[in-house]
Amino acid sequence: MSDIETKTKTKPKIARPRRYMVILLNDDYTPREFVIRVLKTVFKLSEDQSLRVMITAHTKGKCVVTVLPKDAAETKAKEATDFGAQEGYPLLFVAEPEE
Ligand code: NFA
Repeated sequence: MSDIETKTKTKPKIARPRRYMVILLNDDYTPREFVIRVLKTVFKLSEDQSLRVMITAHTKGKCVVTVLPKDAAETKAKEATDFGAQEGYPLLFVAEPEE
């Protein structure tokens, strides 16, 4: 291989695994306190963080809860959604790619 060839070759980049946002969606029925409980239990957020995330989703329609590798994000979104479903609430968490 010539020097020229070597110099013009681009360095192979290792693709960073895509990360996923877990998003909390607002609804009109799930009690605020219950949303906070789910955020604390499933995502281990503090009382303060949980309150902020819940209020943001309540006022803006949605809020990013956390960013995780795909599998973890999907598992947590399902776990948190199931938590609400067990109580008959329409509470919904979805996972979507960061960018
Ligand atoms: N909007 C709900 C209520 O007023 C609270 C809520 C917040 C639900 C965030 C879902 C997500 N009880």
